[in-house]
Amino acid sequence: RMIESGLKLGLTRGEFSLVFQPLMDLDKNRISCMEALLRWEHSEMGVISPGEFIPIAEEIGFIVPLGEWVLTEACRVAAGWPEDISVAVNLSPVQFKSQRLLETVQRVLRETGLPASRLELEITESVMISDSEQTVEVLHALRSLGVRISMDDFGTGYSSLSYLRSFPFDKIKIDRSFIEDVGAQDANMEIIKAVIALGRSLGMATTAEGVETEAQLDAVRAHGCNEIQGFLFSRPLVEKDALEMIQAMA
Ligand code: G
Ligand code: G
Ligand code: MN
Ligand code: NA
Repeated sequence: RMIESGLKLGLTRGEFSLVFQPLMDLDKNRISCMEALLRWEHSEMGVISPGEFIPIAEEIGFIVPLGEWVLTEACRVAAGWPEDISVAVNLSPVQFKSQRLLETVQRVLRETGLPASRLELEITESVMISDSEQTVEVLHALRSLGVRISMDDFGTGYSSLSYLRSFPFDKIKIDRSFIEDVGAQDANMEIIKAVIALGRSLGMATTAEGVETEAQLDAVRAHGCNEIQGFLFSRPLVEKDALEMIQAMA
């Protein structure tokens, strides 16, 4: 497959880049974190979406070096931001299986000078499924470094609630499919309310993903959601624009 052979070459040729999407703290009314999102512009095929190339990179194990590049680049960029702004990095289940994740995170933090407290690692429910005992051990070890752990796309996997029991996440990111139809579907609002309440009682912050309208913002805010992320506030931004936005909001 063309994508497969293109991945390695793409990394050496500098075809990958990161964009950053703000997470807004609703109490403080300012940016708390920026989520790093990977982009690939192939020399011939043009822009290829992560939804297409990440599954292939996972399949062939290339997500390990690619994920290390993402982590390094995200931490390097974030080290230049004000101290109260964190960076969030998405991790694939395959990176958890690779054994060297913990060492890699330690090394990258040391090399970039980013304090561990300013790094959030986002994992999905599929990470918890893969090999939960070993995964939970690695998560605890990462947490002891001072890194924070978020459960991404919450509510889309199979038995979300049991994962909240196996590991004390710092943050729950409510999947945008629940936010999308707020207003149109009452059940979604009830689920969002319940997840926010659950997060609060377990000591986990909640982020509403995919907030695109004022009505959605008002709804999640009214129920005590801590953060929002979505096109209403900002699309993912290139490094320079992300810094400008941070400075404009400070
Ligand atoms: O940014 P976008 O909506 O195109 O992302 C599509 C999917 O790819 C999302 O599920 C997102 O979490 C994932 N993704 C984006 N960047 C990364 C990355 O650096 N690593 C991993 N593992 N997934 C990513
Ligand atoms: O799976 P994860 O939550 O990491 O995916 C993040 C992806 O969600 C990013 O690729 C980003 O482009 C996308 N995204 C962020 N905000 C919005 C939004 O408001 N609406 C939609 N449709 N997608 C969004
Ligand atoms: Mn994410
Ligand atoms: Na998500």
